[in-house]
Amino acid sequence: MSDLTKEHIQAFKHDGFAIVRGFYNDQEMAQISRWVDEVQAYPDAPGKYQRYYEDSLAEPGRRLLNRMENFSPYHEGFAQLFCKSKLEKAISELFGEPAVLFKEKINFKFPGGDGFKPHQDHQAGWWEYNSLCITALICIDEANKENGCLEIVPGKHKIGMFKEWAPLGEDEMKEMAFISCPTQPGDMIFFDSFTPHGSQPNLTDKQRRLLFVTYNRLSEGDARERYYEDKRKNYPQDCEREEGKEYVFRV
Ligand SMILES: O=C(O)CCC(=O)C(=O)O
Repeated sequence: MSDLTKEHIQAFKHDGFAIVRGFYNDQEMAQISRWVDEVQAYPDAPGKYQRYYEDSLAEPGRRLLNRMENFSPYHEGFAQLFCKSKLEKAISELFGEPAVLFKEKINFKFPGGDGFKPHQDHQAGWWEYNSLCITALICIDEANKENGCLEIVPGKHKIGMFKEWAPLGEDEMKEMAFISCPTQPGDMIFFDSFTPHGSQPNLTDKQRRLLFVTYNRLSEGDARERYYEDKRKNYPQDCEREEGKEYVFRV
């Protein structure tokens, strides 16, 4: 048994997501938040973890760190938090079978950081690696409507995948009602990789960091290394890019 209640599991099955308030207590959160500060301060490094930047919406010409991925092999604390942990146990309970870590990322959303167009995570080529993922969003900094918290559509996770490699179109969203999910540090949102979601830009003066930890069923194999190898080739982090070549974020 995990820390989830019957109501959480029921909500996850019914809506495609479940919000668990205070999954991590203040002490645990203080440590996780310190670890986020640590990896945030890592230098750009080709061939290791992956750091992506964006143009600031607030200050033209300024580049902002917007995402960091694949850092748990370079941070013992995160490696222990993600594997053989109460988090992995909760995800396994939602799958109804053992889970394996697929990927992790921190979305930093600094002031002036952009939002995310509505999409299903599986649209980002994940079908090459498994048929379903569950992601745990761990709230690091308070997230609200003003700084771009998660917005999600309940009950649409069973209708399959929309277009590959494209965010949702206006027509596809006609019947969808997005709800805002403000979160406090320590709160968790578990969501299915077919659940439509997105978020608005951060136009406040404080950063809004959310950690996303994604798992698939162990019975579908451990595809993490292959996924990150492919990503390094197809959408390399900024410090591995060829000069003059254009790289476009799709989903
Ligand atoms: O960080 C956010 O605001 C949403 C992130 C998201 O939807 C994603 O990375 O797929």
